[in-house]
Amino acid sequence: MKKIAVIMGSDSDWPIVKGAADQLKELDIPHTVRVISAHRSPEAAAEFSKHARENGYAAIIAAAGKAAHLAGAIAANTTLPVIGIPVKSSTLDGLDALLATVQMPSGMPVATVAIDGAKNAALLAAQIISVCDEEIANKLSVMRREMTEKVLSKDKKFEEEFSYKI
Ligand code: RP5
Repeated sequence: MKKIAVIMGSDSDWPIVKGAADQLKELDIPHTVRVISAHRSPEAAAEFSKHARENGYAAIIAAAGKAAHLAGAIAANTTLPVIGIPVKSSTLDGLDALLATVQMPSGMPVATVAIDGAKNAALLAAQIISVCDEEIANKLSVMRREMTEKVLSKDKKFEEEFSYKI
């Protein structure tokens, strides 16, 4: 099976990024976790992304905070799908990272999830893998069904307990 790369700009991003790794593990999707910074280790960022496809990756998740150029810098050197997680690690509450990650120039896409949206980044990566992997596609369908069932049962509970009829 193809792997997913999970890259973060600093180890201080790990408490958030761990959510992506945990979700990938739950789906049994092989992944590599790296600390690579667009600013502090730019050569490593270029090296990793240039060779990511031949190294068996299907997609790259890149998480960074503040002036979050990591996902864009990774995207600059690969045509693999890049998923950006803007991390809330600054006094600007992650809005800085969101804008830096999402506002890519035309021709260089980064699929940006919500601020600290690590779980969705992993699910999107899984959905990319699921295009050619029926087992992952089935696991994602089961997850969706379970999610729907939970909401339906909460709906039933609230309707029964809190509706007021005259
Ligand atoms: C970004 O700067 C990192 O992704 C992190 O979110 C933020 C702070 O990094 P540290 O100073 O904690 O290493 O590049």
